[in-house]
Amino acid sequence: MTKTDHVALTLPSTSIASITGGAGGDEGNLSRKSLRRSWNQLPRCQRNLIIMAITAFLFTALLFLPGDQLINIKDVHLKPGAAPFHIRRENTLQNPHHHPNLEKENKLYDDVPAAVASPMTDGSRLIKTKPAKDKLDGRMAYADGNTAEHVVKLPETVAAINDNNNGLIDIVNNVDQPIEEQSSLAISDPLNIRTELEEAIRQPFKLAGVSIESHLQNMETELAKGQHFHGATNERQAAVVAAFKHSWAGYKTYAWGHDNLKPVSQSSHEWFGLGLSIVDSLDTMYIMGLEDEFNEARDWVKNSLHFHTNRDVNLFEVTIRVLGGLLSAYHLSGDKMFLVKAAELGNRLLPSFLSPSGIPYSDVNLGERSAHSPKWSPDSSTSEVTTIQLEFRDLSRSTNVPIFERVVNVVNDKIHALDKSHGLVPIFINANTGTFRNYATISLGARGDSYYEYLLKQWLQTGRKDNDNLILDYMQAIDGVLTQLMRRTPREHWVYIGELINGHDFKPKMDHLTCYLPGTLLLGHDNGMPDSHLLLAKDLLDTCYQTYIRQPTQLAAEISYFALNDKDDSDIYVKPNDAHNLLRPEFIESLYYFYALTGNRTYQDMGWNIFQAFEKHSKVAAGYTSLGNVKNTLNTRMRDLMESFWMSETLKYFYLLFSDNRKEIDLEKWVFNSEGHPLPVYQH
Ligand code: DMJ
Repeated sequence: MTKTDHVALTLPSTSIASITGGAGGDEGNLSRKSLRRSWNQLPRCQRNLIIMAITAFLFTALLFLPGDQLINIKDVHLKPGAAPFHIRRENTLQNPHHHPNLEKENKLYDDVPAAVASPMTDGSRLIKTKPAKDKLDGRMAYADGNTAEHVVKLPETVAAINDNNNGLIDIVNNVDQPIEEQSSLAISDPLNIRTELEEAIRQPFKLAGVSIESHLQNMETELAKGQHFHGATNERQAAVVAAFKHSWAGYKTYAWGHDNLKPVSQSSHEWFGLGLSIVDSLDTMYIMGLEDEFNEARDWVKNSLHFHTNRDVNLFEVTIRVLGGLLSAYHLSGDKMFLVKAAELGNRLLPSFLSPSGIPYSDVNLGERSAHSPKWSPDSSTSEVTTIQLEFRDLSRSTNVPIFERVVNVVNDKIHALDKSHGLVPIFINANTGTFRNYATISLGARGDSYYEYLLKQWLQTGRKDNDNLILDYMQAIDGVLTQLMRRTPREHWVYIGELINGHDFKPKMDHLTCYLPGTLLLGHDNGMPDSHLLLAKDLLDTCYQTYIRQPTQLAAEISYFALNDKDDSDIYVKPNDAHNLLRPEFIESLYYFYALTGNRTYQDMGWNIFQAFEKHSKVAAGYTSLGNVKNTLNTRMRDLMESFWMSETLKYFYLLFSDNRKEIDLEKWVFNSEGHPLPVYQH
C-alpha cells in the first residue's frame, strides 16, 4: 500500500499531500490554492474532524517530550542565551534550599552566624562572625571576653570556593556528583598527593623510595634525644605503680601478645591482633621508670609486632593507640626502632585516605592495604576522622616525609569548610561524599568528643598561630557548647552537657567520655581562651566528680542523665543499662590537667578517692576488670575485660596526678594525644 493510498482512505489525497509539505515555487502556490479550495469544499463536520485529529496528535507529541526539554524550550524562549539546562537542573537538585529532603536539615544551619568576608593582603579572607549570646533561654550562664567578635581566617582556597555560589553548593551537598569529580585529593592536588600516597602504600617498608632505616639514617634533622624519669616519689604514686605492675603481670601471664586481658576468666581478648596492651603501655612504663617491663615490651615490639596480617582494623583506634604509642615511646626513649615501626604502620594506614572526598574510610586492611567504610554503615564517625591528625603530623615531622601530614591537613580543610551548627558537628560523616549525615546527633560524647579535643591540641602542637582555623573553629564550637548543649539541673544546679538528637532535640544525657572536656577547656584557657571556658571547666569537673561519688561504688557509670525539671526524682540518675564502668580515663585525665595547671592538691584528693574505688571494686587476682553495675556494691557484675586504655591512660594520668612535680610532663613542650600518649609540641 502506498502512502497516498493510505491517506485516501480518510481524506482526499490532494489535501493531505499539501498538508504534509508540497514542493516550492509556482507549483507550490498552485498547490496551496488548490489546498484552500479543497479545504473549503469539505463538509464542516469533516473539517472539524481533521482539526481535532491534528490537535490530538500535537498534544500527544507534547506529552512524550522529556520534562527538562520542556523547561529548556521555555527558558530559551524567555531568556535567550541562558545557561544550558543541565547545569541549571543540577543546581536545582543540589542546592539544599531547593531539595525537599534537606529542608529539615537546613533549619540546623539557619542559626549559624552570618559571616562577613573582607579580603586580606595574602589573598585569604577575614571572616567576622557574630559572638556567642551570653544568655539564651536562661540556659547560658557565662559571659566574658568570649562575646567579642571572633575573627575567622579562611584559607585562600576555601574563601574562593565560598565566593562562588556553585562551588559552595558542591561542597555542602555533593551527593549527586560523580565520585571521580568529588575527590578532594584530585581537586586540591597541585602537589600530586595521590601519586605520593599510592607510592607509599605500594612500598610500606620504604620512606621516600629507600628503606625506612636508610632514610632515617640519612636524615638531616635530629632524632629524638630521650627524656629521663625517676619513678614514684610518694605513696600514692607507688600505689599506682603497684596497680600497673599487677595489671601487667596478669596480662603477661594470660594474654601476652594479644590485644587485651580478660582478667576474670584469665584469658585473652583479640581485637586487631596488634598486641594493643603492650604498645599502648610503653610510654606509661617509661614514665613510671619501669625499666624491666619497658625492655620486655620493647623486645616484643621489635621482634613480634607485625602489620602484614590480612585483617581489617579501625583507622582511629590503631592511630591513637598503636601509632600514637610507638611515636610517644620513640620521643620519650629516643629509641629509633619505635620510629621505624611507626613509619611502616603509617604507610599501611594510608589507604584510608584514598576515598573520593579525602575524608578517610574508617576501616583499613593493613596486610592487603585497602580500605572501606564500616560494614554496618556508609559513614565514618566524625570524631574518628578528626582524631588522627596529631599522630600523622608527628610522623611526618619525625621522619621528614610530608605525605602523612598532608593527608590529614586535607581532612582538616575539608571539615573546616563544611557547614556546622554553632560550631558543633553531626557525629557521622560520609567518606565518599565528604558531607555530614543529615539529622545526625550532635554530642560531645561518643563519636563527637575528640573532634573538639583535637581542634585545640592540633593548634597547640603547631605553635599556636593567630587566626588559625583550628583555634577559631574551637572557639566557635565551645560557644556552641555553651549556648546549645550546656544546662543546669533544676534543684542542685549541676552543669552538664546534653546532646541534640537529630541535630535538634535536646536530650539531658552525658557520656562519661564527655568528662575529658573540663581538662581540655582548662588547657585552652591556660593558652589564652576566654574565662567562660574556665568557668565551664570548673563546673563540669564538679559534675563529673558527682557522677563518681554519688554511686555506692564511687565509680561513675558509662552514661548519666540529668533532671530537666522538678518532677524528676533526682538531679543526676543512671538507667540500668548504662550502669557499667569500663575503667575509662576521661575524668582522671581532667583532674590531671587541673592539678598540672593550677598546682591545687584538692584535685589529687579527688583522684585518690576514685583510685581507691577502683582498688576496691575492679581489682581481681589477674588484673582490673570492667564492671556491669556501679549502682550496687554487692552486685557489681564483673564484665571480664581490661581494655588497653586502663594501662595507657587511666593509670598514667593517676600517676601524673599524684606526682610531687606537677610538671613531670611539661605541657608547654608536650601535647597528649587522645589515648594519653605525649607527643612533642612544634614551633609551627
Ligand atoms: C580511649 O581509647 C581514648 O581516650 C578515646 O579517645 C576515647 N575512648 C577511650 C577511653 O575511654
